[in-house]
Amino acid sequence: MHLARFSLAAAAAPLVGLLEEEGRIVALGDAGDGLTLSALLHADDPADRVRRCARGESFRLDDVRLLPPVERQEVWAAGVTYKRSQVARMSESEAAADHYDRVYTADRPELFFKSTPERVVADGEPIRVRSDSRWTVPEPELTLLVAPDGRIVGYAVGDDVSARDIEGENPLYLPQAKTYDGSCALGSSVLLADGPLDLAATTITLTIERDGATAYEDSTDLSQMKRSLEELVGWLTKEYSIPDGAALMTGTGLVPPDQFTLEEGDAVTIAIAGVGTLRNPVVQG
Ligand code: DO4
Ligand code: MG
Repeated sequence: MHLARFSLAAAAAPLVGLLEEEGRIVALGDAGDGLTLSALLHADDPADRVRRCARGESFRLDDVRLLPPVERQEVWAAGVTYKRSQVARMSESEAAADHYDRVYTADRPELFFKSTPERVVADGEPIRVRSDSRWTVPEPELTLLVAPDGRIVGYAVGDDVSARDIEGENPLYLPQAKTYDGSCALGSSVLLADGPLDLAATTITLTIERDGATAYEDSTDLSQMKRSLEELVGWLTKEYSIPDGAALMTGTGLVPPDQFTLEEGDAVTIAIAGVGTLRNPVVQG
């Protein structure tokens, strides 16, 4: 089952709906009494709650605006969870190469705050290159929707857009490299968790188009991740309560070559098999 948040008009309160194969979405609950994402994250059995609530009005996807899958949920991110990211970080950062090496194998993972929910960029909206960055890349990441008690309720597509030059200059600049306007995009479609994911079958593909041609394309899969999804959630919630739940990006396993940087006019597409697709144009800050 795939869910999405959506709105019917700019002023209308967002609804949550069940995506149907025929290009339609069925609201969960009745108008004015719709199920919120927070309520779903609090449910004992979210899938059962969705099945029982999928009785609202049905809309054509062309007639609604799909929204990012966060209402009150902060977005957090894990880093250096794939070998490819460890190698890239060590080469970009002369001063802190050893930090990235050590965090890849340490018990405690790298976790950082990425975005408040209202700043998340939706599918189709522009992601940004900071005006003071000369080297910015998208980071395609499986993103978990986590319940207040730490259960993984769903999966979405995320882009942890990152200024690699700022991050590489000094590890203390990480928040500026990671959190700025237009740096966090999430796809609308949420795959409701229903047992463990087939990691090897869950491929992640990143495509960057420039001037009508493919400038970069590569794929990986979740079996390449060093840590388990539950381990990452466990560390996030160890000493930090998430009363409304949270979204957690799980790190990138795809890094374009070092000479590649995003440019105004590029289009970034991230596809995660079975989960969804996220496509954003790039603007220069
Ligand atoms: O410290 C660097 C950030 C790593 C990251 O965002 C990733 O591996 O995805
Ligand atoms: Mg990342």
